[in-house]
Amino acid sequence: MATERTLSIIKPDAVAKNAIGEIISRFEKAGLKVVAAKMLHLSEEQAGGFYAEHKERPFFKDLVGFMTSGPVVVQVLEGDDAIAKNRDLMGATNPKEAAPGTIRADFAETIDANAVHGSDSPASAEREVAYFFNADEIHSR
Ligand code: RTP
Ligand code: MG
Repeated sequence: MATERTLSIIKPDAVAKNAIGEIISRFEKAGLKVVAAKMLHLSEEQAGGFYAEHKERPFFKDLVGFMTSGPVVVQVLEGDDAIAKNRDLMGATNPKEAAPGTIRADFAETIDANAVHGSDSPASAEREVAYFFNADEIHSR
């Protein structure tokens, strides 16, 4: 298994629920290390650029509206198979379809307010990590 980095975002709904610690704890207990972290209130431009792959989708406006509705916590997770491991911990996009015990099953309410984001491939992880962090802000360990 390769050591990977992935970009994780604790979305505005989970921050508002005071669930930052519980979510990060799940990453750590699964063997993922937080090697970079910051709290941000995204602008429309930042959120739209981050989710540019969905620009033409019908839910894009709602997605940007939600992601700019409050502060988020953005972090880089590092570990063996980090991209897939994080996606497994997150659960399905729609919390109604998320497996029991996953972050979205436990913290998300709707497909829009779904608690967390995680990179879905090595290429997107590389782009998304660089979108929020300079190399000197990442503390590999
Ligand atoms: P994310 O990018 O946030 O980690 O979520 P994901 O990979 O599981 O899902 P993705 O297809 O990338 O969609 C990004 C976000 O857009 C919202 N969405 N709404 N109404 C809909 O059909 C719909 N589909 C997606 C979700 O909030 C999703 O997290
Ligand atoms: Mg996605």
